[in-house]
Amino acid sequence: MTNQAPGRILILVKPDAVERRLTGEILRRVEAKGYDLVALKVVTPTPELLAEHYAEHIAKPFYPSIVEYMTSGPVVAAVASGHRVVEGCRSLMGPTEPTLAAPGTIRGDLGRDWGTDAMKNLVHGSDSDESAAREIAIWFPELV
Ligand code: IDP
Ligand code: MG
Repeated sequence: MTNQAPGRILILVKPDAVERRLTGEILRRVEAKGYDLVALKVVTPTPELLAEHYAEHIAKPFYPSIVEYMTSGPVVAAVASGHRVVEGCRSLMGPTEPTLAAPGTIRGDLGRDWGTDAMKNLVHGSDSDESAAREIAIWFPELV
């Protein structure tokens, strides 16, 4: 039997979560599920970095509010590793809207609608292996 190489995911603990002192709680859940943290840093993103990261959203009406949200303070960027880590972490995080995310998920347990233009939902996780490779190169160029 051959072992496949483990996958990787980019995780961002977003500024609302850092401000609420939830970094440890969020990364604890990733570790408790069994994934390895293989890189970690604190960074306040620039609009230029976000334009790369959120390239798929640039034309959307809520894009300026995302930039305002994501540049409002430091984020904790992490790379986690493990078999099917993208699926596993997206499942841990729950769907985009925190109001509707199921209890048991990070967004469902810890998030809510604060009436802001940008949807504050605590955490980002790459949505595919291809997105993960692209996003890890943006946030951790030293790893590539
Ligand atoms: P995801 O983070 O669950 O992958 P995406 O659709 O990739 O969700 O959206 C990226 C981020 O943009 C979301 O996490 C959220 O913070 C914000 N966002 C998404 N849709 C909306 C919206 O309709 N209004 C305001 N902000 C949004
Ligand atoms: Mg996304």
